[in-house]
Amino acid sequence: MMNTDDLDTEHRLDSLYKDLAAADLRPLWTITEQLLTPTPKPKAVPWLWSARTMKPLARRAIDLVPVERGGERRVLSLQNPGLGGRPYAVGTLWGALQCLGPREVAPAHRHTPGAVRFVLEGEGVWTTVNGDACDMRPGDLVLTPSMNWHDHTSSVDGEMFWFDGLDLPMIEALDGVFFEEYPGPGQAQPEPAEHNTSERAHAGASRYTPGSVRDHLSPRHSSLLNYRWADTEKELDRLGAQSDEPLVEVEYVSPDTGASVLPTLACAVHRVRAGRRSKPVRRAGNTVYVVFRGSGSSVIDGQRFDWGPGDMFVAPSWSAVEHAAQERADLFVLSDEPVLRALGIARTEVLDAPQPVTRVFDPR
Ligand code: GTQ
Ligand code: FE2
Repeated sequence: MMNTDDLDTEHRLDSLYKDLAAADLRPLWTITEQLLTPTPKPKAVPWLWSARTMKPLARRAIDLVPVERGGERRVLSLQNPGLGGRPYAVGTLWGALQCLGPREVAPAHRHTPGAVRFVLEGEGVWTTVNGDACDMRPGDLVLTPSMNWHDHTSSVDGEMFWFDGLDLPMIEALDGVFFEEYPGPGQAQPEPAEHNTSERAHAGASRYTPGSVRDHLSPRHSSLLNYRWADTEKELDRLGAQSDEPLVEVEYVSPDTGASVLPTLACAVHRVRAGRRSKPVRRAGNTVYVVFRGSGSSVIDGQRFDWGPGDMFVAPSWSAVEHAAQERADLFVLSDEPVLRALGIARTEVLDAPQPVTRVFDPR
C-alpha cells in the first residue's frame, strides 16, 4: 500500500511528465538506455539479396520501364527490412542493382551524395563523369564523386548490370542533399574524342593498398575515376602469393593521397581462399558485400548466408562476420569506414572462435 506522501509524489511526477511533453521536452533519464547503448544497435538486419531473384525482376523492369527524364535511372534499391520502409541497404549506405537496356542512356545529373559503381555483367557501356567517359567492364570500379555530372550510355544491343553504392543516407542525415538535372543540350554530356582520361593520367600509379594498413584521410575524392579489374586482380594475386591467410584484402585508394576513394566511402575486395574460413570480425560501421566471383557462405551474428556470383548481402555495424569459400571467392566490399575514421570512432574486434551457426538465411 502506498501512503499519502507516495501517492502525492506519484501524482506530481505524472503531471511533471505531462507538462514536459506539452513543453516539447524529453527527460533523458527515461530514454538513456535506448540512446547510449553499450555497443551499436543498428536497426538494419543482416540480409541477402540473391542474383537469382534480382535479375529476372531487373529484366522485367528493362522491358516495362523506360529510362528517360522522369524515370532517370533503372535502379532496384536494396531495402533492408529492418529499416521500416526506408530504401537503404543499411543505415548509412545505399546499395542497388542498376541495369541499362540496349542502347539506352540514363540522363546526366549531379548531386551531393557520392556514388561508386562495381560492374557485374555486360559490355559497351560507359559512365561519363564530368566529361570523362569511363568505360565499364565486369569487375571495374567507377567513381561518380559528389557534384560530378554523370550519365550512363549503352552503345550496344546487350543488357548491362552493375552495383551502385551511395552515401545517400549519410548525406540525408546531414540534411545535405542537393540534386540538379544537366542543363543540356542533350540528355548526356557530349562524348569526348577519347575515353578514360583520368585513367591515362594515372597510368601505372599505385592505386591499391593491402586492407587494414591504410591510415590516410582526405576530404577530397580520388582523381582517378576508374579502377580496372585486371589491375585489382593483379594486386590480389600479388598479396595472395605473400601470405597464407584465409582472406586477402585489397583496398582501392586515391593515387593522389592514398586515402579512401571517396571521403565517405571505402571500397575493397576481399578474396577468400577455396576451402578456408576467415576469423570472425566486428567493425563499427556498416558494410555491403557484392559477390563478384566464386561461391561460399558468410556467418553474420550466428546466421549463415550462402552466396554465389551477383548476390549482395549486408553486415550492420558491430555484427560478427566471417566468410568461408567453397571455390575461391572475390567479394566487393563497400563501407562507411572513412567517416568513422575521420571522427576518431573507428573500431574493430577480431574474435578467436568461429561462431556457432544457429540459423540459415532463407533467400526469397
Ligand atoms: O546512377 O546516378 O543507385 O543518382 C541512385 C541514385 C544510381 C545514378 C543510384 C543515382 C544513381
Ligand atoms: Fe546519380
